[in-house]
Amino acid sequence: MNNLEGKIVFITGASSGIGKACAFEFAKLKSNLILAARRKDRLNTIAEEIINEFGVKVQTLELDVRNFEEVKNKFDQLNSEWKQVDLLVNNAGLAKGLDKFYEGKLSDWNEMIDTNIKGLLNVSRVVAPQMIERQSGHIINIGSTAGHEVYTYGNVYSATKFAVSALSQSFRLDVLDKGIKISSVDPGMVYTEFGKVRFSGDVERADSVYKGIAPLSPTDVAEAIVFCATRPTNVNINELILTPIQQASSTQVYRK
Ligand code: NDP
Ligand code: 8X3
Repeated sequence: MNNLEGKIVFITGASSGIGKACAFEFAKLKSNLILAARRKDRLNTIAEEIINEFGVKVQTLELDVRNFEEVKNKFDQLNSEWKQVDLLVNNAGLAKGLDKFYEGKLSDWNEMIDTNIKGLLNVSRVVAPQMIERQSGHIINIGSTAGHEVYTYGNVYSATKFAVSALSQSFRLDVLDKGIKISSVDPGMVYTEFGKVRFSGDVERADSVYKGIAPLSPTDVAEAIVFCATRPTNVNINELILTPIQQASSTQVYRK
């Protein structure tokens, strides 16, 4: 699927950061978009901008990926043309808090596990069957360097991203005979609203994480996702890890 013109690309977490950047990058390739997130007002603004600039078709879905029934009902309500999703970008996700496990908040754990693991499963379970039927499609899961290596206080967030890595590998086995691609794109530090969400709106604390480094931009990551999505039919990128040049691993960062 190296030509994405007219293809349907479903992006979760499209109201901000990496997901929003993906919406613009795929619109540049003339894909039609399903943009999902909880903040519908933001999705509508993004959709309007994209339609005006690129002339592609855009559907917005107000969706909490944690709620399977909601995901299923909203998807079922799409007309049949929109249900033929060619590419699913499972991007919706978050970190909440940064604590030792014995001091962690249960509500933070539940939110991360329910969004990053169960949310990804919920959306995939609903979208994948039509790909299986058509023997065509691509699912790109957004993992993290935190899914390859833990860091201090990262416990549950890291566990969810290790789970995303396990799911990407498992999905690949499950669809091996179905002509469907499964990729994982795993970034290091990206400047988005991620830190603001993790620290419950404390922007100063969020920004301190990036002090002295030039982080990845959401567009840097979106371009890597587009790379995976535009390989020749016989090529699957299993896993793509990208970091800022000043980040060697989850724990090794060079700050100027
Ligand atoms: P942002 O906070 O900027 O974006 C997160 C997106 O996820 C938003 O659009 C948000 O939309 C959506 N989202 C969160 N919870 C839900 C939910 N329950 N249902 C539907 N949508 C939801 O962060 P990023 O762009 O950085 O994060 C995108 C992905 O990238 C995440 O999976 C994150 O773990 C991963 N990642 C981020 C890195 C970084 O350093 N920033 C590095 C590595 C991976 P809304 O609130 O409107 O629902
Ligand atoms: C986000 C990157 O290092 O903040 O997945 O966990 S990190």
